[in-house]
Amino acid sequence: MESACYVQSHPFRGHLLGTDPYRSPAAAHPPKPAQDRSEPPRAQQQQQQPCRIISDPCTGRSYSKGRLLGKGGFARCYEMTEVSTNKLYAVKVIPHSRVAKPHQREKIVNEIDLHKELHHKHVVKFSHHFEDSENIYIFLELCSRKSLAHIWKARHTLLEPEVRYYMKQIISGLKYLHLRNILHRDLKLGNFFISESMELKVGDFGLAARLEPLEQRKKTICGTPNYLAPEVLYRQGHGPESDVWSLGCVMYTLLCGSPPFETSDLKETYRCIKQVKYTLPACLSSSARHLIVGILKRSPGERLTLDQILDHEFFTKGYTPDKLPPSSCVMTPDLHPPNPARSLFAKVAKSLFGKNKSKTKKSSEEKDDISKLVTGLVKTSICRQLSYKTVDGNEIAPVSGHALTGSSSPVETLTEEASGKSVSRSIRGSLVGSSDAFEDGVSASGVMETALEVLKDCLSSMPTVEGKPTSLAIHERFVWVSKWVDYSNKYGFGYQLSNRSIGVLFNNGTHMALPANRRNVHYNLTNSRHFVFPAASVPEQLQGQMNILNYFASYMERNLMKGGDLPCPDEEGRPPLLLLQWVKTEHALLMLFNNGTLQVNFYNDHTKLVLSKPQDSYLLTYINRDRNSQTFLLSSLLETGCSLEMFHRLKYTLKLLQQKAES
Ligand code: 1D1
Repeated sequence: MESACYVQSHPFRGHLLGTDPYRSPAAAHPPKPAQDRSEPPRAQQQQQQPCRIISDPCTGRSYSKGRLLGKGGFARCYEMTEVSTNKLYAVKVIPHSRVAKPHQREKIVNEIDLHKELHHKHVVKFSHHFEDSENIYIFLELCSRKSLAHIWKARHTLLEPEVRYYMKQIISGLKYLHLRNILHRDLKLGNFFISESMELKVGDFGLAARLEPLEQRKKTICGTPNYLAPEVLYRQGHGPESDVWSLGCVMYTLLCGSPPFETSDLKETYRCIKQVKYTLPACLSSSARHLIVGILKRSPGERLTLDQILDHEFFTKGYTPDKLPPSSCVMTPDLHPPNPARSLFAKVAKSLFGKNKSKTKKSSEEKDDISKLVTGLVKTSICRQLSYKTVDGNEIAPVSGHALTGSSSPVETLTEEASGKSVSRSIRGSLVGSSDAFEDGVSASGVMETALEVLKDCLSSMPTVEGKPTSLAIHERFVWVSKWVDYSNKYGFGYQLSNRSIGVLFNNGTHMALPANRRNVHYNLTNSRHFVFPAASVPEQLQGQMNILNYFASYMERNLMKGGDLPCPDEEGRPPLLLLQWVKTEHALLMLFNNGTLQVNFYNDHTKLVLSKPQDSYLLTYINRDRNSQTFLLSSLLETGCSLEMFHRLKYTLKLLQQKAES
């Protein structure tokens, strides 16, 4: 709930925001060509086709209105692109009609006046503002990873190092504000925006105010009730200490999962705040508890200051990462203070596959370090050209710049006994050779394009028949998805193959798989690099994802019907199939694999189509509603024809692929 808070008002003098009083509707809406009589009247037309280009009447700059980001206060917020520069902004669009009353306009003036003076790394950048005949536009820094509220929604609780990471940035921004005698007065998760590079920016100055002497402070209640300080509820005014109180509530919420004074009844919440009545869960570390207690003091004067918070052992003794991975927006990151083992892993990864492979010679000490760690890897192979589609639709391009060349050379198996020297050689071997472990040059779009062509050819000339065409015996290497779980709102997409191997395509684009024998874990980083670890000793950094993989595996085992698993030839030594991309429509789930296989599951009758090319020829498998499967040589089907039910599903698949290719 947001309660009103009106700041000292300046009388409204006609035009409000710009320095130029000229507000020309013509400038805002460039003249249109003469209308044909058959066209609807302009007002009606505008309603049907909302204006997507907005022009600043003063500068003449044009902006193209993009997606709606959300609503806040009086505003609807849109992504906008400056047409001439392609620069992106998050823009608050406030209709004049919504701020018709003087005190409403004053709120906007106040927000703009305060915000435009602020320049700090951890404060949302105010770019510029203007108005046209319909709206006021406030152009702000776009923060593509939304806000801490979104992260909290996906994660519920964060790790202490993450909380330190975010809090340090909030405190840095807040110290800047307080030094300038500006109170934010509405610190909450939704007002901490997160940039593309995971930097936090304090934003929304809609309730901000300049600090007044105690006796002159406004006594109105501002901010979000759960984070209101007792003195604000007692109408003693809002001081810098009240912002500190809210910060304590933010810290509590991120560590414990819910706000400290949350109840189902607002009056009860206010009572708890006034009495400072909250519980500290047992899972909190003692330093976190101690700090929360130091912040959530009833008397503002007793509360820790921002500097004292930073000096608290919660910050000084605990590890704070320099950066958080974007995946931490949706899943628990593997965070560890720098330690020798971790830097070894990083060094190895960098030395094997690093983008900026150093040309300088490594010291012998460093070389030894690297080889020590590599003995822990069972096998290292490199997958050249994979790309993943993450659930939010980002295609992650394969890393260029270290594409491998040369003829294929077998990837050596590195064992615990391998000596430093031989390990280094074997790594070099795998670096210069192409890995036989993975299909080379396979990308989701490549698989999709090929499947599209094959199906197009097939459907253009294949007859349909009444009876069943002759099928082939199932090919021995034929593998398909027998179970799947879409848990992409939290972690990713898990699947079990008919050969009992398990895979997860995580939301962050990485992939982890466990073959049927469960001996080794195959891990593909976003940048297409393939690692293999013994399942019993995956590196600490991957333990979180390993737990999720195990969780998926046991969930599918326990909760899903047997999907017709097949006894499969020994897959020893071959990496499991890798899901490159999945697409869900209203009717079907489409999956693309790195061996070129395409599988489509139709939800309503559980029928499935699988197009595969295990050797030289394409096979088409149809699993009907009774779960009987038939596999056909595609070339034979072209002559004998296929059943109508198969034909319809093939057509649907083709349409889906065409749509994807077009988009
Ligand atoms: O102040 C905001 N900023 C900086 C912001 C930045 N990026 C507000 C208002 C423009 N918001 C949201 C929009 C809806 C409610 C608050 C922002 N959103 C975003 C953003 C980028 C991509 C998604 N959201």
